[in-house]
Amino acid sequence: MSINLRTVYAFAREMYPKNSKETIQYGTAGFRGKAEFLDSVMFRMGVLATLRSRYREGAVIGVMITASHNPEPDNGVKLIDPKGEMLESSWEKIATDLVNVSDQELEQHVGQIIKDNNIDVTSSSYVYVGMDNRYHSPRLLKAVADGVIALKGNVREFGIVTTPMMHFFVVAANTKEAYGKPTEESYYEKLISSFEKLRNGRVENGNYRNSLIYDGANGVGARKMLQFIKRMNNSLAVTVINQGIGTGKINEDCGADHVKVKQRVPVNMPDVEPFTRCVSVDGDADRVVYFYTDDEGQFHLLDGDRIATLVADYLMEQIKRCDLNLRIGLVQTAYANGASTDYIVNELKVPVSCVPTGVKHLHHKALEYDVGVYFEANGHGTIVFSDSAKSLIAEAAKTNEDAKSLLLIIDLINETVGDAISDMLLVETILNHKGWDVKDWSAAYNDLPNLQLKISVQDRNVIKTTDAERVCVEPQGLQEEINKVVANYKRGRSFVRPSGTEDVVRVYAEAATKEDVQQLAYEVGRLVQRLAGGVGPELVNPSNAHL
Ligand code: G16
Repeated sequence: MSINLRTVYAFAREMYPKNSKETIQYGTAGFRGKAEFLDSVMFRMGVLATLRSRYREGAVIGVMITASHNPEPDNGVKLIDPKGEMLESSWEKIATDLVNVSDQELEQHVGQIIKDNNIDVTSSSYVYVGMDNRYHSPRLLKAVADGVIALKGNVREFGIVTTPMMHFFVVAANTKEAYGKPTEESYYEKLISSFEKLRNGRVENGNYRNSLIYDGANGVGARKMLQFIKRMNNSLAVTVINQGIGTGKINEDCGADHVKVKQRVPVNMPDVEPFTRCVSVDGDADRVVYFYTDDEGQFHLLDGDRIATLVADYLMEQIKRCDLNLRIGLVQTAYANGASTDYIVNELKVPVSCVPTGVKHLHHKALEYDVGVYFEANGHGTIVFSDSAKSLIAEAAKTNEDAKSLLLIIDLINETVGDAISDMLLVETILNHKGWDVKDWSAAYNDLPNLQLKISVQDRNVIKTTDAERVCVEPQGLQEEINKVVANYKRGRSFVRPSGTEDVVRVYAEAATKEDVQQLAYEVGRLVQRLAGGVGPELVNPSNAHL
């Protein structure tokens, strides 16, 4: 097979010209931005995925077109490496350079990547592509496919799927089906059969009821949940809201990010009994949070921290019962509620680490344990089991029922990435096992009141952080000012960081009371506006809001 790199340039010039002069950054989870500027990025990511597949000796590489939790006009791309992890960090730089060169430089630049990485361009390559249900996703999917075709690679299109499904397909293909088949049906089958075996016909137990409300964020997670419902034998009664039919826009007033950040129920919530278990996923179904309202109508959130503690507690109990010597560890980010970290350290007594935002960071840290549980507070997370842990559990399962359950848990979770639906089925399994309702689950600890703000600035990159994003090192003096403000609040904590998915600076604050946290977030937000080039209206002081 001969490859003519001129074809890459020809495609780019004729069909996918670069129409943005701004530097495009590789963010927290790939490239993301307004869809109208992404055609050239997508085409080039098709080229990159093909090169990466050849570099990895023909292993399947995945490309998911989605802007996940972002609003409808945005889109983006997530790249999936052969074992289902995010693109290796050294290739993030290659990807960034590739999307930023001019069309005229493209041919020569691709040639250089091939040379630098010693890639055999005549070898086979396989790229899997999937997309969320945004109206511009099919156009962008075609651009990725054309990037693959320009280099004579093999492309397989999966249509509308969740991000975790794409990770599943990639791993299934690369493990020659030991993990499952790279098909939707195989994905449903694997999750549902392990879930139902774990239930073992016991759909209700103690305070646990088997019904819940599921907010699909008007995204692909809604459609796929409807498919799950069709295939489940009434083991779980799920009512799906925000299904993406009619006028509802993806993530608008609904979904995991809305529920977590705004701390309120999604739009279109039916009238339900107090303490009804409700769940929200995001636009591409890779994060999940739970919530409920109490008998006074008060909203309560059970976020990624809660899921992590529930899961870690359950795994410790099971591992102990099986008498296995496995090191379990938990990974969080700076967004983890201080009360959850205290609970993990003082009650669960599990080692806990803090890493920068982004699944890739959490995933890598979690691999250091025999059993690594990682969750971001926003609901993004999973469990990873080391190969030796899996062998020990499999051995024990020959004689021990609890170890058999652990084996089923390994099948139930999507180890490669946070998977909202698989995580939800895991939570349902644990709550059922414990006979818990949401009140029981909430009782472990009380979250410190917390708040997040988005601040628009001229250039979010002026903010630089260190120590897992807990300390701001630039602009100079900002951290000292934050420290002075935080010192005035009981149990106060606050940090600022540039978002890697939206053009904003994020401010996180927590404190002992709701009033305090509002004031603390406001004061830190104002510091960012003053010292980091804020644009747009000045924040309103909450203590003056009533005036
Ligand atoms: C992505 C990442 C997450 C991260 C989130 C927010 O989620 O996969 O790890 O927490 O972005 O990142 P940032 O605060 O940098 O904007 P998703 O669900 O949007 O793909």
